[in-house]
Amino acid sequence: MRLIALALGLLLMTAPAARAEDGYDLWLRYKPVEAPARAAYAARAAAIAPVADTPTLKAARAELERGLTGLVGKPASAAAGSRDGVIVLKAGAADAALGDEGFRIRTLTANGKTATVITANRDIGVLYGVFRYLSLIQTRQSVDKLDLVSAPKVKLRMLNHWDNLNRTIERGYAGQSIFDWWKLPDHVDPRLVDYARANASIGINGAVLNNVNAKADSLTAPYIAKAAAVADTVRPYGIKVYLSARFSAPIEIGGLKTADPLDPGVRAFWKAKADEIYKSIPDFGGFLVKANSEGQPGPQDYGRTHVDGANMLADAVGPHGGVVIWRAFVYSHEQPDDRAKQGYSEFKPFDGQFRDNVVIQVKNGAIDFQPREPFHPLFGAMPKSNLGMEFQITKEYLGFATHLVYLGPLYEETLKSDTMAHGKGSTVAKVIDGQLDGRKLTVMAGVANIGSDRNWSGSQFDQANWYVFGRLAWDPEASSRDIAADWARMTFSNDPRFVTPAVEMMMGSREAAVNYMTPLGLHHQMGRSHHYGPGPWVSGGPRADWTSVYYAKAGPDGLGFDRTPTGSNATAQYAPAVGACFADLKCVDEKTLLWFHHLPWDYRLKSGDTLWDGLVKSYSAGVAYVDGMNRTWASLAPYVDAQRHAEVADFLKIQRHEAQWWRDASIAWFGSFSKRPLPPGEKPPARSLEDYEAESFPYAPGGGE
Ligand code: GCV
Repeated sequence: MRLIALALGLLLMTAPAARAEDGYDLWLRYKPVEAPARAAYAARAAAIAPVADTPTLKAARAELERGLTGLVGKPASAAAGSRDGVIVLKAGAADAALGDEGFRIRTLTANGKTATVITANRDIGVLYGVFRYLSLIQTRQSVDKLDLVSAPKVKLRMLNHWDNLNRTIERGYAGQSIFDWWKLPDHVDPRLVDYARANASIGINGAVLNNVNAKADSLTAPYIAKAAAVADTVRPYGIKVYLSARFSAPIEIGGLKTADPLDPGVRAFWKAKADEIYKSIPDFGGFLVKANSEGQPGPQDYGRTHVDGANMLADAVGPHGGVVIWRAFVYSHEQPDDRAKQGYSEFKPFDGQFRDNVVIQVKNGAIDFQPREPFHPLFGAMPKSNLGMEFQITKEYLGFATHLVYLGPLYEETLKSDTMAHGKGSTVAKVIDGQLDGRKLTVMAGVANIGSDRNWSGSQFDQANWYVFGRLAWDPEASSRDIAADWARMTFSNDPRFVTPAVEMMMGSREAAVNYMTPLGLHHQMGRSHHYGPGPWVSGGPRADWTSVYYAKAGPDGLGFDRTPTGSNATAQYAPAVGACFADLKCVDEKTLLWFHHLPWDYRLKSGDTLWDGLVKSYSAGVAYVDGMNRTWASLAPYVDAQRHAEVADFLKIQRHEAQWWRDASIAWFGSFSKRPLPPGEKPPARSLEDYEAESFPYAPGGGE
């Protein structure tokens, strides 16, 4: 007996203090607050008042209880005013400052008793308020005298899942899709509730469930029933579902001979389809459409325009309150013009012709989610249309899941860019939130990085990209640094010895990736089609604008794409002052130099270095930063649980190795044109150019169906 007791005792003594963490909880970790702060928080949150019996208020109460239980101890249930420290959740506030989704949190004292009151006009605002309240405790801010109001600045804050019906995810690096179409609708993975909670916690209110490279099947009755089951699950969390619509669906599933948007049969098909969907999903958000781009069908197949196509679908969903989100990511290999110009050329002339319930969704830059792109010229150029932002959260071009790259600075850089559309201060953020042109139907979409990996995003730090996307969609003028700090505190630790270096590391990580992949404005230099690793030599194949050489234009004479008036004149698509600056070597930011200019290898950079020397040094600076991240992370071990620490450390090693590979392969390639020696102190590439070129990666993740 004594032996057993001893063995048990030993076992207990050696058991880890806490369950190993795998990242599943995201930033919604409700770990106990340390004493003595815990007692002070507990006093303010001693009880929760009963709530009205609606699904969203019940979810709000459940979240509050769950959060408080973890953070400060289980709250009691008590009526407001009956004791000190009651939290009251109430919708129906008739508070003009809050709009449909905002909330107010106040500390009120009456008869010596203090209550925290979270109010909103609608239930969903209360849920958002609960998440904010919990985050205050999670980040160790005072909740003693609260008087705060928050309302989203953008109406539709959406995730776009590029998830296929067979659960593969185009450009997904976090495992299979969380939408298990095969088992739906009879089995709904409970994980979808956690997905909805996470989204609601950052204010995301819409999800497009299927890939923009869509199959018509998702619009058939069985798949509508499956989507309805998802919709029912996420609805209490304020999330509407949307579907990507394949433009040729009338032919594929409707038995028609055409998908011509002006054909009465086609119009009738879409109206009937919309009616059918709304019967099962009464709050269906609407359709997202990729048309006449990269081989997808569209109205131009019938000699019609994007306006004809978008408006036809808008007429089908409009009576139900639905929207059509029509992507401006349109370019064609039959079009000889600079690919960067094609979206603008295609859409700008249609300004003012789209229905009120159509949104034109524009990628942040004119090419394709590169590590750095100047803002898309359409922002500010279509004042009479609803213009939405499309960011990529998944890191197709930024090292997949294994490179630590915090995208907050990328998003912020675009949002803060000044379009000058109505003079100084006409930022992209103001276009997106509708301020600039008085638009009401506003959208910010992010291509999701979510999969069924336990850590959701393929890596711990990629969770931060989901988080910052949601926070910036709520407030496009927020600071990505502040958001990184909140995330780091909630996800890992509030210890300043952790937070300060972790945030610093995150904030520089995107610039580092730019440097080791595509410095000084280079773009699209990745491996062919999977976009993994360096591939500056990629040439030939079906279309020029899918090659690297098309973008870098390296030659004995120099490097870069001339988009000034002497070249493709893409700079003319911007407001005159902006375009003139981009075209002027004295004005353009060197971070986008080679995006706009083709320059000789001996061109002098502001640093005094030649272009060649500066290029090499930039690659090396990127690698050095990753070295630094490895060191920083190693030093943060005392503040992070072992499992998550080890995973991040492993990935940083992969990143270090791949950053070096990027540097070496790129220098080997561009050096074959520059024919100049490396600057003093720079090491030559480890292998020969032929070696780098010979590598192939047929099993790189992120492929489509
Ligand atoms: C969904 C890029 C990606 C494609 C993606 C496309 C798009 O070209 O590589 O995978 O397709 O963008 O945004 O439609």
